[in-house]
Amino acid sequence: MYENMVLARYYEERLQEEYLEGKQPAFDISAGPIPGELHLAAGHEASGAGVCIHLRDDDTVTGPHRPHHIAIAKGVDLKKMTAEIFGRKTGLCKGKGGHMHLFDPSVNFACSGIIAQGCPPAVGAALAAKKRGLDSVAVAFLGEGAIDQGCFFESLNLAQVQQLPVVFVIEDNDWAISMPKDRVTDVKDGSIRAKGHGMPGERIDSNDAIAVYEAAKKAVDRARNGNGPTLLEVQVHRHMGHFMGDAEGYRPDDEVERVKKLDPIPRLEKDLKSEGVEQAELDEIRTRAHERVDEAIEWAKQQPEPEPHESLEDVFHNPPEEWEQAVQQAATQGGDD
Ligand SMILES: Cc1ncc(C[n+]2csc(CCOP(=O)(O)OP(=O)(O)O)c2C)c(N)n1
Ligand SMILES: [Mg+2]
Repeated sequence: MYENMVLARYYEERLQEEYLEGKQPAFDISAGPIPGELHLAAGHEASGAGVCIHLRDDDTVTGPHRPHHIAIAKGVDLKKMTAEIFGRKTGLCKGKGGHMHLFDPSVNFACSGIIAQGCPPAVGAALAAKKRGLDSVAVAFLGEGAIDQGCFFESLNLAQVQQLPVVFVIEDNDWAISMPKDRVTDVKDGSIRAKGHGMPGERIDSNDAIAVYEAAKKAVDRARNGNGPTLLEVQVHRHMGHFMGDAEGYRPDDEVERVKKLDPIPRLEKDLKSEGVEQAELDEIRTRAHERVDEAIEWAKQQPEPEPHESLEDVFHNPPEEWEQAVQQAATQGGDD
């Protein structure tokens, strides 16, 4: 868990540097080596690490638009993920998805920019596992700003009524873009919504990886043993703006300082040391994680960009004939249009 958390944190620090290249003087979101939006999850790491440590490759995870810490903890290939974020041909989705649309079938991970979108597919994966007699489980992560989406309630209902092996994890960071939680809901503890569906629910009220680990273990075991779904809510914190370039004028001045004092990484370090783990061992883990990140970023930057005509490929699962002809024509003609 510690390795995944320090890796995710450093990964995003490095992505920030790369992202800002070429974006100034006027912030141009399409410029630089990482074009498009970038939502960073510094302060959320305990949730991804504490849940995904209980999962196997054949378990499914669907993530939100702030996905890196979860993807890393699920074991998504770091190099291919980085190439995807840099829009390169060898990326997970051939450079067409970008950082919000990472899809790695080798470890059953997907994420989406549409909030709460991951809930129905996770329920689908859980239903498929049950019908096939497999003991794999599915986990859907979503933000607290997404829990009034209809598909979330529909997913909770179907999961419960069919007793499916699925866990829903709400990452409550108190904000949905610039909207504070208390302006959109009077329910402080999102996990109580489980009760309305007859499902167990639990809120982990501190940004504490070990507390997440313990609650997630119960939930994943329950799902794997055929005892149905669970709804968890984890208090996390958003150290950064909603996306890179967010001026955060809406945020109280002292909030970031306050939440950084609740950083889950030093907290876990302290816990590990009190259990006898030496500082040297933590340093070694951190160094190894940093090396992996630097290597993945250097590799991704060397990768080729897709050709313009490749934007027409992989659009249909079973392409109509005329489409295939158009794709071939574009490939032979080349050009930028
Ligand atoms: C269905 C849908 N509606 C609106 C948006 C625009 N949108 C993008 S992120 C976001 C807020 C998300 O807040 P939350 O779910 O709490 O996640 P966080 O960004 O805090 O991690 C919204 C409304 C969207 N992507 N999808
Ligand atoms: Mg939020």
